[in-house]
Amino acid sequence: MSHLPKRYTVTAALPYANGPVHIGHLAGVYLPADIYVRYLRSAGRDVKFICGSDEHGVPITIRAQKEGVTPQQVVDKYHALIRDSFRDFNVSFDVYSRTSSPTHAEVSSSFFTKLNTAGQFIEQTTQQYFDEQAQQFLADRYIVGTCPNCGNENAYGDQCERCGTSLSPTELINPRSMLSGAQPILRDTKHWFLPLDQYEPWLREWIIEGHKNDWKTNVYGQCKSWIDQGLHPRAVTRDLDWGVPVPLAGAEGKVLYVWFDAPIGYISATKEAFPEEWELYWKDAGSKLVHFIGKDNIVFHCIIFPAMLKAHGEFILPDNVPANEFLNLEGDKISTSRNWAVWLHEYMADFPGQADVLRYVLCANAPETKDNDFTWKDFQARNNNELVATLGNFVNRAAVLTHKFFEGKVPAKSELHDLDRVTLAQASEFPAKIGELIENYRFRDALAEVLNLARLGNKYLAETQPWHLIKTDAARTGTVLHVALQIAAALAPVMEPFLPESAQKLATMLNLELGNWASAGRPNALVAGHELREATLLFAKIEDATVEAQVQKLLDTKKENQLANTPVTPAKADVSFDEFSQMDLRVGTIVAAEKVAKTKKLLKLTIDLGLEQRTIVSGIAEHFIPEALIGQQVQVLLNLAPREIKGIQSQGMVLMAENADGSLALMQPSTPVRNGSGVV
Ligand code: B3M
Ligand code: ZN
Repeated sequence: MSHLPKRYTVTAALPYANGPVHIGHLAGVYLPADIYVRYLRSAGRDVKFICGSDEHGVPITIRAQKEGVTPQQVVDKYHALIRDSFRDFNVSFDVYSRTSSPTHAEVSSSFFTKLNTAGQFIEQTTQQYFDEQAQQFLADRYIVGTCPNCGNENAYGDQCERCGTSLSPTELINPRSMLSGAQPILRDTKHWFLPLDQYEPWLREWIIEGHKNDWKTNVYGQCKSWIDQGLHPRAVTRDLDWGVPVPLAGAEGKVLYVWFDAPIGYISATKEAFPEEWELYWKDAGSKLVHFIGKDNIVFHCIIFPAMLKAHGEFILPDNVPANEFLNLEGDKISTSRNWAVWLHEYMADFPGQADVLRYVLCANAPETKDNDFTWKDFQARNNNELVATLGNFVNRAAVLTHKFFEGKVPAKSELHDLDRVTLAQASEFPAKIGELIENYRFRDALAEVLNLARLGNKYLAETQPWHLIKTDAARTGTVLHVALQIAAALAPVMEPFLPESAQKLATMLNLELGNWASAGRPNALVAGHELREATLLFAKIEDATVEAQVQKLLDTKKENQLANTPVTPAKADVSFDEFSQMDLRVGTIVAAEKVAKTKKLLKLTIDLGLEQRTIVSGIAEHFIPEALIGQQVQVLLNLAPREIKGIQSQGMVLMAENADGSLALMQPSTPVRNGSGVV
């Protein structure tokens, strides 16, 4: 076993403490990391699982501005919420720290100082937008202006969200500060840069040559394309009043760039929790460092942070960075700002005690190699067909039949048949297979094998039919249940990384310690006469109404978003009373309405105005059934200059009110009035 690492340092991306965590976070990062770590622990390896909240940077200050509170209040609130969500989903960190901790300030500033003293930075003065009213330099996200590409008037300094173009603030037309609304001016500012270009040859060798075969193709591909495009010096400091201050005289008002300090947060969290041994996990060549992240963090973990570690010189480099792709929700990109997400704390409130179900579904459908979609239908189907009908059903039948026929005691086995021997031999192969898949970061496949072990058990019961057998052969029935119970016992430890609560329930039901990986699959975990505890259900069926309620919640969100996004019509310039009184506004009754042939939108209306009838063509066919309009009173602008529309002379305009969702309503007097009455 000498090829095994001496110990493992496993990190999961530090979530920004600017919002709660959702299923995308869990599926992409924290769940695979937790499965990996739980497996390693079960296999007796030495491992530390490190995480914490990322509490610096513009994402935090923007949120604070939006919520009208201080950055400290933002991080305090979300740090607690995120920490509790991870606890509720049994993500088993050895430490969950935060980058606002004093240890982190010390570790990250001395990291910076060491690189600076060793001449690893270049200092450069550049021009940057400054808000004179707020007396502050502006981060890219704090500048809005017109996109030079598509004309969107609210493009950000780093990106236009309408056309997707990535921008730099100086490309914006008519830039304005989001702090004061003022037009910012360009001012000189000095920053420290990590000359990434100098690391290019080394990165080429380390990643492109060295990790061709062991890094996931999505990760390797992104790295290669970054390196091939050429690397440039990256600023590691920012003009901002929130973060770790740059530890140099003359650098007042400057902080470490959040992507400089955050990954160092892994190191400070380890040091904080394990002040005696932390260095072994970060500096000893026998330690294997693995970063679990989402795909948007690849360049920071595979290129920039390793270059920082290399520049520092004392630290090990990541052995692997198993980044996942993204999880979508019901066919749409998960989005915090659009509230398009399943929030972990809300799931927990709606499905108490069912953390494992979500863990199961998210792992079975994890976006390991491509983006995937979470749907509530699939959630329900996987729970009902896989957890309830396959896994739970097998375990339950083995336990219940033992209670029914053998007073809850593991029956003795008599002579084994071939089927028993083959089944036990097959069962004993699962732990190694599952372990190997987990070590290769193939968590979906590993979980599928756990289910296959339960399927093996179900198949065995279907072939032996102990519920019939008991009528003719009690001894043989005993052997069958003996074998089935060994399979159930083998399931508990291999389920544990994925479904920790259910694995514990199963172990309790079998009256066993939840064994380690080495004990899994051993054929005689349960000896004859061993007493089982009460049989309980591991999983419960999820009804249609339950998932329909969740889908409705999402539909409501969609509606709210549509309403919120419909711009309120801006106020128009003043008109004089004279101008207003030039409009001939009257009430009339629609006496005929028909669709204009070969058009989708047009209705031809005949309106009785008392002294005369007028024909008006109106673009409302998608909103009203013609017959339903007949007899309705409406307001009409009579003296709109007549125009010909589709060969029909239209003599005026019917007034409508437009709802935020685009639907139309007639403008009617509150009580019927004589046709032709003036609107005054
Ligand atoms: N907070 C980005 C993110 O949450 C960032 C990760 C830091 S890991 C050192 O996606
Ligand atoms: Zn644009």
